[in-house]
Amino acid sequence: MSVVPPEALLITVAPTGAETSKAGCPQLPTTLEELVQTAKDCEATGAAMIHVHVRDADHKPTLDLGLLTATVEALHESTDLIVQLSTGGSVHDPLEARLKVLDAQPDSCSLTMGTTNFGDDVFLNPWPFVCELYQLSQERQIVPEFELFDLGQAHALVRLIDKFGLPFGGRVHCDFVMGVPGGMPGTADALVAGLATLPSEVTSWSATGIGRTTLPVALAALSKGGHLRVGMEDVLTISRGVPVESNAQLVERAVALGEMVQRRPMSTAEARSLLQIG
Ligand code: KMH
Ligand code: ZN
Repeated sequence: MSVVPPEALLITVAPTGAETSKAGCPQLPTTLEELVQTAKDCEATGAAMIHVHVRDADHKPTLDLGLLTATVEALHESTDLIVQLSTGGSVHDPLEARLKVLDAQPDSCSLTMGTTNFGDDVFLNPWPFVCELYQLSQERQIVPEFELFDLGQAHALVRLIDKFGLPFGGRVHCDFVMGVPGGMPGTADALVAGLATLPSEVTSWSATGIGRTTLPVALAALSKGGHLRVGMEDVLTISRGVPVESNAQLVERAVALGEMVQRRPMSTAEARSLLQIG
């Protein structure tokens, strides 16, 4: 990897997630209409990729294939954002349903590299599932983003690429998801250790810190020349005790942080070229 930080900053927005309830956070985009509006606002503010979890009519997380397909189509129609569907879903989703997400034909899919304790729950990603999902992404020509919740998962990526070769498109993009209770801490030290563990094939990476680790992780990632993921999936306060108003507000802050280190937001066309997504 180059020691010179790239000029442009890829900002991924993760607007919804599967953990926060609509009742507890009415500004969380949970309907298709809200998600599309959020996507447009975030694109206009500087995001180039969107990491999507969908909700049902009761605002509950779902992997309903019809809804996932309609969401991919609606986001493609109304924005130029790279549409990445979560294959992580919620901790309650069965592995079979998580594999089926690829049937919705997103540009990209998240692919978590191992099982993680997730608060009081377990986010299951057994090795055979990781291998099956990866091979399916290669077959379906969908570009994976490797989600790393722990250091061992960075090392597992070495093993995956050794076994099955490069992802579709030939680029290897990872995202460190830090500060989950049960995963690696959201610290600069952990990020540096994670970077040292990545396989040489990695071509780009981003990081996000959950909750109060958001800013320390963002600053560490920028210091190391990485890209950023932001959004209400990962954080619900903009400062101590102050709720986030919108996902665009978090994208706006990421743009401002990037500008401090002379990195402008990456356009959607540049992001497509970076990740080799047509
Ligand atoms: N909701 C978490 C259990 C992903 O999107 O791939 C898993 C998650 C990761 O959010
Ligand atoms: Zn997610």
